[in-house]
Amino acid sequence: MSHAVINPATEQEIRTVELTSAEETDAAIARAEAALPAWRDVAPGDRARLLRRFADAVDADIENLARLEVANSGHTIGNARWEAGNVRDVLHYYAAAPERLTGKQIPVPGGVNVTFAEPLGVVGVIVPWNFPMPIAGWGFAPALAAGNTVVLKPAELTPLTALRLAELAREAGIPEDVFQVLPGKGSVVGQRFVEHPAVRKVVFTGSTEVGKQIMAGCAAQVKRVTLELGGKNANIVFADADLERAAATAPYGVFDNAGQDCCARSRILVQASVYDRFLELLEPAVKGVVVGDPGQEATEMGPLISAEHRQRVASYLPDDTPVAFRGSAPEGPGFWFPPTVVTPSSASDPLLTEEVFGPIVAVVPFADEAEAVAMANDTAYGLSGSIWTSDVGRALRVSRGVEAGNLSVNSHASVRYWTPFGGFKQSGLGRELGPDAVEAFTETKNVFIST
Ligand code: TAP
Repeated sequence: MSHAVINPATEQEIRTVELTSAEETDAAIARAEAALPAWRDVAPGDRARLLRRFADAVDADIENLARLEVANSGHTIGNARWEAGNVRDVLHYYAAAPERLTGKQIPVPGGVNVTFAEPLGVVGVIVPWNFPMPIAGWGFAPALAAGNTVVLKPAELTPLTALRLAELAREAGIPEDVFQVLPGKGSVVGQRFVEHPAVRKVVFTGSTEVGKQIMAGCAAQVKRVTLELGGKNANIVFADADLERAAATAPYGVFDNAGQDCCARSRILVQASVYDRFLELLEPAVKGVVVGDPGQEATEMGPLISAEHRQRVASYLPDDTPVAFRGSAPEGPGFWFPPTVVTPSSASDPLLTEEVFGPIVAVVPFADEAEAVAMANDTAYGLSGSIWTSDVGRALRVSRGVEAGNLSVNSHASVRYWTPFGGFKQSGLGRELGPDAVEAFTETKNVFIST
């Protein structure tokens, strides 16, 4: 069966992609299983060299990968270049791992105890449509470094860059069955990753709803699982903050990637004494966001991914919703939605509790530090957040109080590949990136040798 891949900025078909069936998925998993012993036994230095070559191949192809992502996902060209560069950097970073996967020697009477960091086996990586390249790399790079083989399913809507990455891996000398990309439906290919006993771990990034199903499915086989799920993140602005900077950067914190970002700061909590002033400063910043052709260098926000998703985002703004102000968006073809600011009056408003995954931000006042922390935590999620203040003590107190995996003080950046990334509560399970991620792709084997 083939699937038409659509450019969300033009609504034109880019090309068709063959969807992998359940039988083809099983065959790919069998090939990955057969390829495991040879890949596991590649000398660590040689595995490291292959990953570096893969990184170099990505580097040489950055502009092409970025243009593919602009066309397939509507990402701005600036973001798409960063995303391709992130895959290169993550590959380089984990290329340092194979030679450092050492075990321990533990003193025991009557012999020697040694541990080995063994690969898990076949790892299934399931990727969402919002960041097709980086999220793929965060899964496959440490998995391959630890000696696992990988089957990867991109989102049905956005398979093109993952398919290109598979070609680049082969060009770099990584054996075809060691890293396979299988475009297809979650309910078919993703489901087989969960059910197939030869897949020893599933790395899933996507919605909390599907994540819960994946976890339940994996539980049936005690299969390892890493989950990176949704977020309803707070951007907390205290009265002692640099208000101009906080307001000027707030649109970037939520409207980047058209709000289709698990880390989007979709709630702005502002101390009541500066609430009106903050809104005054925010308005020109929001109206100034350049929305349009994502291939143009000056564009700051592209379209939403699909007509269906735009409808879902729009459903959060019934006709009677008071909108404080909004930016602009092109007319005509493309799944456009303008950056929108709302000021809900009830704490139970879905715009304050649900992940919209689009360019809508809710701005609400708080009285003091304790209330800010309580409001930030009043959600089932716990992925990221920002704290704007000039008081270092407050920055640390609030950072410790907010239940979220990735916080930024006087900044909105959440991702640095050499630092850990992941969520509290229903935002996920486990951590990706950073120095410890490789361990999540190994089993510790303990061997006693009697003397
Ligand atoms: P989902 O609908 O959950 O889909 C994610 C991936 O899972 C897709 O590849 C999808 O395939 C597949 N899938 C769907 N049903 C499945 C099933 N029953 N078994 C196995 N796989 C299945 O999410 P989405 O709409 O693509 O992405 C948006 C969500 O991802 C948001 O909630 C966002 O917060 C979250 N997200 C989280 C993070 C991190 S790092 N925490 C990063 C990015 C996104 P299809 O393509 O066929 O649907």
